[in-house]
Amino acid sequence: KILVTGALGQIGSELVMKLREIYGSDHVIATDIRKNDSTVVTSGPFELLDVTDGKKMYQISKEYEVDTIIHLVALLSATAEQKPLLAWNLNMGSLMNALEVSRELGLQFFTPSSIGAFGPTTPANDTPQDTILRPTTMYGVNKVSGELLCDYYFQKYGVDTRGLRFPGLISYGTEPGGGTTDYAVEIFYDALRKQSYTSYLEKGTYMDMMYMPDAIQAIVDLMEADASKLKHRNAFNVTAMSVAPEDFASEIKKHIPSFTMKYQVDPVKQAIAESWPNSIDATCAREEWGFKVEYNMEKMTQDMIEKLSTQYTSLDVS
Ligand code: VAH
Repeated sequence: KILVTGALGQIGSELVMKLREIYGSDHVIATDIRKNDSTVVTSGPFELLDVTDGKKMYQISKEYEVDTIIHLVALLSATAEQKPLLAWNLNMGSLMNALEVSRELGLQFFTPSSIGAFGPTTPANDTPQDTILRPTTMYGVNKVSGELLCDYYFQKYGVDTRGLRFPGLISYGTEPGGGTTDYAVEIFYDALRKQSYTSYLEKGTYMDMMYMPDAIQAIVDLMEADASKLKHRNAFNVTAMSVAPEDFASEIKKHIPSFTMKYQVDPVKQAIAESWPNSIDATCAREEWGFKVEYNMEKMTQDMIEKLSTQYTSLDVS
């Protein structure tokens, strides 16, 4: 059985449904600090859990006899830059709680890292798996610390910890949540609502991105991988595409010819984006556990517009 924290978030809301499809609804216990009426809550076990309460996390894990924790709670990069102290306390406090519960109960463990773990001194193109990690954001400091902590719990206590350095994730299930890469989600919502988008990142700002179905599959594949084949654990570089804002605009225009793109740079988010790589190398993930992607820019745009336009009937989408 799998306990998921942050189950109502961008990754959680899709991961829980996929895990319930694979392993059965009763085998996936969704938790979050609040409740809503989404299928995450109604289609299987749901518990209210504030992840800063390690005791409660332990009790729920024990009561449901879970064997795996997937810890998804985090304040993302832009929010963390506005509230660095809160970000440290929440991101690292909750991670430590989840690792301690995993150690005490002998659980398998997953938490995402991010391209945010890289910094301005990291090689920016085809960023290697093993390289310099000196991020200049609180979020990045949290992600590097998290990677080190997860490797420590593996080496010192034998906890089967595994992680993925996610690029920007694009999905239609939840509204964007305070990430620097979230322009890539907002643009689709605005394209359908207003046929235009004002990008807070300038043209030519390249970052790695991935469609959510590929991210979810990568978590499942990594967690099911043969441990003896893993030379790395926390955390694997994974990516689907290296793109800039104008690439989304031109792809969206193929579906919504009237779409227009404007640019109004947010200096804080621009600085964060520029401190991250343009493109990363996912060779280790492919070689050690068979990482692969199904969605490129064209296929992702097609699916995003199709799925979102069912929510916005007022649009003539070709
Ligand atoms: C963010 N979407 O922008 C997250 C992610 C790679 C970026 O960590 O903060």
